[in-house]
Amino acid sequence: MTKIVILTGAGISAESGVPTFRDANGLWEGYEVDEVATPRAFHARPDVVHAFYDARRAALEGVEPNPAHAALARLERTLVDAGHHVLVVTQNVDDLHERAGSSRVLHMHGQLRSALCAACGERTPWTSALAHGPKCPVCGAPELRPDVVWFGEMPYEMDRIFAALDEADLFVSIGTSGAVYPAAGFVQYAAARGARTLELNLEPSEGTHWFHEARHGPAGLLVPEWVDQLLS
Ligand code: BJW
Repeated sequence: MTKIVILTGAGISAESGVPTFRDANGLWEGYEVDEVATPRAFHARPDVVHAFYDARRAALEGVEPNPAHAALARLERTLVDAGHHVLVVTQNVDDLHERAGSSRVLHMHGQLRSALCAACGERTPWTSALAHGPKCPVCGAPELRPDVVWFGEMPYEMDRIFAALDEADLFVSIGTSGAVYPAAGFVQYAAARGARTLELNLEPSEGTHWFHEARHGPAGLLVPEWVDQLLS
């Protein structure tokens, strides 16, 4: 039985038209990172932060999974049917892996289509805006925030992620700059526990030297090629 853990970042959704964070014309263009992606920023300027996330949530309506998402879904279908393990750990807050057909996905940085109540802590599926202060359907407090993980907050699902990395035979990182921890440290963690490691990214990431192998180019090309190679 083979166990594969695949980490994805903004680059896998770039060809779907979802902007990345740190490339030219990235999501932070016009915003400083700490203007929108810290709890402190949210408390200081909730209007700016809500507008940023409301716009991204609305933009999800107009995007579709691309061949890289589809290839990972095909990999899961094929290998899981044959008794192997495939887990996608995504830093992305879009739902393009699920829409492509992947079912074993952990969203370590949360999801745009979810709201988190700052009063009661419940998470609620949410597809509309949050800026106008809607009430939490569970406790009634008007304290819903985007259900995303900001700098200084603990990412979701860490126990399950590290348990999967402990067991992985292969760790593949796709479309991430390697600039944000703890995700940026997964390659070293997995390699230290015996996994082979592969990077698929448009350009060398900050951690590219940690990988056993790195292939550089667009995910929409590299990922289907890699999946074809693995399944052949
Ligand atoms: C393509 C492509 C194409 C483009 N095809 N590729 C010093 C050292 C170490 C850590 C820290 C430190 N100081 C502070 C920290 C901790 C901090 C951190 O990492 N800070 C860094 C700035 C150093 N981390 C945290 O605070 C995290 N929490 C934490 O650490 O808790 C404690 C803990 C400890 C130990 C274990 C567990 C927990 C929380 C981090 C939260 C990050 N949140 C964000 C926002 C989420 C909501 C939202 O979406 O708005 O997550 S920030 C942003 O960065 C977002 C992303 O998920 C994340 C990563 O970005 P990603 O995906 O890599 O995108 P880009 O744009 O950077 O890169 C895209 C890549 O794709 C590029 O390389 C392109 O070339 C490539 N590409 N087109 C293939 N077509």
